[in-house]
Amino acid sequence: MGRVFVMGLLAICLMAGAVRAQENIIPFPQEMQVHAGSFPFDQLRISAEDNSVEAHYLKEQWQGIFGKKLARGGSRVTLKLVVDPVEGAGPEAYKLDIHAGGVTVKSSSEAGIFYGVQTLLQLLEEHRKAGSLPYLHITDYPKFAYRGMHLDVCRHFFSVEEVKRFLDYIAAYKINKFHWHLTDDQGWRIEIKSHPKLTQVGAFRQRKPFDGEAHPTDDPDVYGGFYTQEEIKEVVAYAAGLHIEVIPEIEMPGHAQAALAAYPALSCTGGPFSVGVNWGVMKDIFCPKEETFALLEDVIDEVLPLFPSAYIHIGGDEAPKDRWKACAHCQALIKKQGLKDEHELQSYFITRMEKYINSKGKKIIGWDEILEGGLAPNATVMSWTGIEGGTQAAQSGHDAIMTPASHVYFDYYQGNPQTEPLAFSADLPLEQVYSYNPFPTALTAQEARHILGTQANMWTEYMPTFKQVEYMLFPRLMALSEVAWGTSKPDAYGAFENRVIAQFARLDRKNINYSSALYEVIG
Ligand code: TNX
Repeated sequence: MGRVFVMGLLAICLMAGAVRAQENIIPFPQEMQVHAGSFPFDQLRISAEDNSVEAHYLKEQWQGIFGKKLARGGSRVTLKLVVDPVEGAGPEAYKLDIHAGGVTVKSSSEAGIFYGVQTLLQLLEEHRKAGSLPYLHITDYPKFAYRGMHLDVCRHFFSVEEVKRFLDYIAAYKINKFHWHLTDDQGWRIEIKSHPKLTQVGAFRQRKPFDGEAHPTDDPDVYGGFYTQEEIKEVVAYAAGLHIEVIPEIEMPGHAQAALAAYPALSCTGGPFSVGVNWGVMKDIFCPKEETFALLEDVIDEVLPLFPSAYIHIGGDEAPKDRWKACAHCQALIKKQGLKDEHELQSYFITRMEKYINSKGKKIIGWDEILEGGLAPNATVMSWTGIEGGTQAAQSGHDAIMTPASHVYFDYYQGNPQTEPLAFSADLPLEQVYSYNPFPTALTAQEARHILGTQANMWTEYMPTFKQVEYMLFPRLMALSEVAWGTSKPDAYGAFENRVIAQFARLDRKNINYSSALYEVIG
């Protein structure tokens, strides 16, 4: 009797293991039960009455997978808005059922329906050859409300079409925030009508051999580009259709050389400057003068209405204080404001901008250096140099987003630098991303509520083409996705890697470039 029980238990365990390995879903759902039986694809139909954005998306993706239309009529695929299908799990939760009657996705929000559809699409691709979907029940919801992906379009510029493709990719893995890094030393990429030189001058730089042929301007010696406000709106609307919120970043006071090339009077020295062609940290930054604040407020006035997000990111990182130290105006301002030093002057700068932005009903996010010299009262900290910034922010009652370079910097090598394409000189293999736990262990449960989530950053110094961006994104996006969704199991990395490999067929079908460096040992 006992032996039968043990054998039974063993069989159940083996089955459970087999089931998890069988369904190569990323991010893996919170709960899933697979039952006997399956539903044939050719009997799937979508109701002709369902004109929702999500139904449209499903039909379009279906066509991409099978090369033919998803049949209409009947309703063997039902996408249904219901009240609280997963009690207490929040609006992004969904239930996916595959049963004798067909497929049902239920959620209290369109976003949840969309995530259910994403899971369904992965199952469809996975079982394509079999031609039928296993009966199963999924109850799913994210752990983190903020699941972000960043893209730097300054070091290299990417077209509207490429940015949209980037959004498609991240949406497929249930990422819901897009941090769009729009200004930096090497390019100002957003049209500002009241200050046209920001793009006329700031969006273009001397072309270097490494910049390649992508996005040629009329002049072979010039590299650059920018988005008109109409194009920005188009991207924001496209993202909304994928349930992605776009958070723009306008950098200050550092990483401002492109803006200073356009308006040198906003520097401490008066310039002249040219738009940056080298990577790194530049000494010339915005000078805290009245005319600088006036221009930045004009910029904010034009930027905020383009983005429905509650947030704007205002940078704050890597702002050397050399020029402020040598500037009579800055020293006088430090005295006048009763500040201790240039770090406190930076805090004055950020706090002043925060006040302006708050008065327009929006909130700021800043890189962790905004903690130096005192944190602006309502700021959210994006912790990149490590986890200390985010920890400190949460402990002092501020929200934080965790983006530590050690775990989520996708510009770092993912495999052997000897054989990988040129990248930033640090390592970040897939397993390291997968091992990340966004909750700093030093926090109490109360403080941990301030950790909104996590985000990976894509700095593009060494990515002159969009194909290279894809390569650096995949497959690490999959690890980020599962970490942010909250179902990663670092101890079961091998099983995750198998699911990743299974997804390569999907990337191949979409002609997406990716790294298979996970097969190698980093040297
Ligand atoms: C630091 S992360 C930067 C970026 C660089 C990146 C390269 C951050 C806030 N600033 O300007 O592109 O390192 O990894």
